[in-house]
Amino acid sequence: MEYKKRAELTSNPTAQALFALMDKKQTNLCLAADLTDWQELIELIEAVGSEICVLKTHIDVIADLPTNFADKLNELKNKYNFLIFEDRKFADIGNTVKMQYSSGIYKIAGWADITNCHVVPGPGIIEGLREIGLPKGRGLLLLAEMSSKDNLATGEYTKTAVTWAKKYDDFVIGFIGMKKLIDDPKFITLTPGVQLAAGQDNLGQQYNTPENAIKNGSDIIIVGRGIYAAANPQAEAQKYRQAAWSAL
Ligand code: 5BU
Repeated sequence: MEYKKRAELTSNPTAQALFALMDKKQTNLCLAADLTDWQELIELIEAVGSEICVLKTHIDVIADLPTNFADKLNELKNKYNFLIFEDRKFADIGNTVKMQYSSGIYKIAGWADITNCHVVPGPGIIEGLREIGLPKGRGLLLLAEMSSKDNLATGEYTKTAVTWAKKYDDFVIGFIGMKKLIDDPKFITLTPGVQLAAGQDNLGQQYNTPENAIKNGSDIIIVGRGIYAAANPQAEAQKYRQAAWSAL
């Protein structure tokens, strides 16, 4: 189904914006910008920003984060037209994640269009995050599956995540998953563990190819080292973008 049509199926403004920008920009590539040096991170975004629909951050790994980091990320977001996804993987009770999402040093809800959470604490985690994020029009991804070897997000756990996504579909916009988990086009599936050659790293990360991820029903591929560790990240991002888009 076309992205424009999928945008009409969801009430969540972030999901609508994501479908609209994927349609306009013709890309289903998410960059995992896992650099610890702020200036290098900015240079990476400048090089790759025009190729991606989503910039995924781990804001807490940056060693020299300036106090105005959110303004700078927003400036780049507007310049290159992508959404920002803070891969925070919240995992606590509802009352605690509300504070972690809205407060502290990072104030994630203030700048991240999308964030994600584990479902291990039960639906209270979604309800807590939703209290903060929904009034701001933010979107949440549930970690229904993971890419790493021998992870426990399988079977009934994955199915329960899908059930809760349906229950909170004004705020839950989709999943981190290795494949399509539900036949409902309003939900978006983002897949990490993608490189041009299948394989693994030495800490349990498992890689599938862009073609296989999309053929398994994923919507967006998440690529980190495959792009930022390449000699020419921009050229490499173009390869991933082309591979993922043509597999649709
Ligand atoms: P890589 O360099 O392409 O392996 O980076 C993958 C990114 O996706 C990295 O930021 C991880 O934290 C993130 N990730 C993942 O690899 N696997 C998962 O199941 C989830 C997130 Br959830």
